[in-house]
Amino acid sequence: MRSFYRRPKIVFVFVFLVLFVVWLFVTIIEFSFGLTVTTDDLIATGKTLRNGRQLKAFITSSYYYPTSESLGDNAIALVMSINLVSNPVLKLAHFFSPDSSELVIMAKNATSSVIMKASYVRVTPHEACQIITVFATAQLIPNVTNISMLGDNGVAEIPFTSPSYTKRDVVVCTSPLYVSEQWQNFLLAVHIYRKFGAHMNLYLISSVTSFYELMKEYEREGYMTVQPWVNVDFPGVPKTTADPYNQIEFRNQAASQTDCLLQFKESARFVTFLDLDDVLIPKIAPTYAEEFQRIMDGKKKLAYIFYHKENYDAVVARNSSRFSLRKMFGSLECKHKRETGKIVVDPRNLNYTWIHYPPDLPNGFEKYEVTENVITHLKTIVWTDEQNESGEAPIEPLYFDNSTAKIIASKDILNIEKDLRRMIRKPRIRKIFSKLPNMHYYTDLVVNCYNDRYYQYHYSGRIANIKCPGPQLCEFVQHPKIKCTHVTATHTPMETLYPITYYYATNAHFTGDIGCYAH
Ligand SMILES: *[C@@H]1O[C@H](CO)[C@@H](O)[C@H](O)[C@H]1NC(C)=O
Ligand SMILES: *[C@@H]1O[C@H](CO)[C@@H](O)[C@H](O)[C@H]1NC(C)=O
Ligand SMILES: *[C@@H]1O[C@H](CO)[C@@H](O)[C@H](O)[C@H]1NC(C)=O
Ligand SMILES: *[C@@H]1O[C@H](CO)[C@@H](O)[C@H](O)[C@H]1NC(C)=O
Ligand SMILES: *[C@@H]1O[C@H](CO)[C@@H](O)[C@H](O)[C@H]1NC(C)=O
Ligand SMILES: *[C@@H]1O[C@H](CO)[C@@H](O)[C@H](O)[C@H]1NC(C)=O
Ligand SMILES: CC(=O)N[C@H]1CO[C@H](CO)[C@@H](O)[C@@H]1O
Repeated sequence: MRSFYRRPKIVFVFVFLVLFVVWLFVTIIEFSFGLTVTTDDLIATGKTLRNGRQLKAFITSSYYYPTSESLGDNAIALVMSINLVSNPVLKLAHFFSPDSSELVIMAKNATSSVIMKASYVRVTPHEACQIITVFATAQLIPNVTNISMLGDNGVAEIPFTSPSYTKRDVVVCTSPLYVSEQWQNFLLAVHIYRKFGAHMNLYLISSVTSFYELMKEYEREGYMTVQPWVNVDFPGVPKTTADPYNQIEFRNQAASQTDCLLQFKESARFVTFLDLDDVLIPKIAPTYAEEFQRIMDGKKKLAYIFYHKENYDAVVARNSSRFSLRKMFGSLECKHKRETGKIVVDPRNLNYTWIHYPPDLPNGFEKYEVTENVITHLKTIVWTDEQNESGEAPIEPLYFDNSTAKIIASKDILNIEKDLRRMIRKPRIRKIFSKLPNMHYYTDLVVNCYNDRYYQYHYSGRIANIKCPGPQLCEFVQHPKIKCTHVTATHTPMETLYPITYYYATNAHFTGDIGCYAH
């Protein structure tokens, strides 16, 4: 010690170092638990520490089923995005007890009330993103009027809706579209689904405005439904606790698919989950329902059947007045490259699903890999001025297997083209048609961004370099001439509840005031 007294500089450095280490330690602890110094947090620090950190859950779906074959009557099904995965840089949180996985739900009807516990299950099978999708269900009481979530220090009432009870054979759930310009692609998909007996339920974040208007007309005509897909947000919560802009996988696609499954659980015989550029055309039967039924018949209880995707190139007219589906079919060229496919389910046999398939098989169920048909994946779509007229007969695009099999027969192509003409003749649609974009801009930004920042790591196996493909992965420099219609909603700050604070959006609708963005 004496030598220290004789060397004031060393003492100074030593004291400084000690202070620095203490500061560093406190910062790491704070950061890992997402503590920010508000009085609210200080009061509740004990509880926060017990649970590792504050949990924030955004409710994306909340369906109350007066009757349900698979969930039981008076059931509630919840889908939530929750910050369950701790920041990987700061592993400290793992030393604490695991997070409570129990929800406490209170339901009231006109005459009584009930409190139920329900545990939630993970839908997202990996930990690349900190905010993951979870599912929970519980049976409540008849004629529920109010549902609340209970915490240790309070109650939060949450909204709920009824699922669809309109009987349908097949529902195609189209994953969330954003900054979309691919109207040709949409027309191909929506007419094919109509022709072979499916209803399209399309999740929409943003698209160029004329394309949005086109979709709304197809909705009016009963071909499809446009479902606004709102962003997850936790107003007032620091990003170190829950960062919905960077830490949710692909604009919450797994939650949108599970929402669709739950929405049509009681009403559809089959539900399938496809991107807009995936086109499934029945091959072994004249309709989707018959094909799915034939594939499932005689097998064990199936949670899902899995169709592979085969990549195709397509050429389309950029000028909407020259566009035809017949020519688009004729241009399809197989690339002989397979990509991860998608599933078709009997919604009674599955309660939740991730992007490609569910994270696990429910007890007593099996899956089947379809060999009878594949999904036609429009990997590249070239917009051209010149498109060769094919002669009298339409060109039937080839099935991927190098046999003489075709994806679709000429008579079906002609029927589909006729239906497109019928729609274009409608005055409202004709007006929109002339405004559809004849150039693509955002499409290129999306493709380049995902290749640079995601797929090059994904496909080269450099998994360690993969960052969460969050909603803000790509920047979209706005184009002065291209206007988008974008979803918006009201997000309200919430009182902190322990162990979980619940958030939700209300008043979802579309607006032209935001611009072309992905969240
Ligand atoms: C409320 O729920 C109870 C069951 O807990 C049920 O007996 C009663 O009929 C329900 N009230 C109404 C108005 O449906
Ligand atoms: C029940 O919900 C309605 C809105 O649906 C609300 O106006 C009312 O205050 C709620 N009642 C209770 C007791 O929470
Ligand atoms: C699109 O085609 C129509 C008819 O062929 C033509 O009159 C129009 O000028 C074309 N528009 C553009 C932008 O090329
Ligand atoms: C779906 O949830 C209900 C209610 O918890 C359960 O009884 C049923 O087995 C689940 N279905 C599947 C396929 O896991
Ligand atoms: C049109 O046909 C010609 C000759 O058959 C061919 O060289 C050209 O590539 C075709 N153009 C398109 C856009 O398919
Ligand atoms: C079909 O032929 C292409 C080459 O023309 C080849 O790359 C591909 O593997 C073949 N596919 C099958 C299923 O035989
Ligand atoms: C009072 C009331 O709304 N009763 C309804 C409760 O729910 C059952 C079905 O679960 C209806 O049949 C009742 O009419």
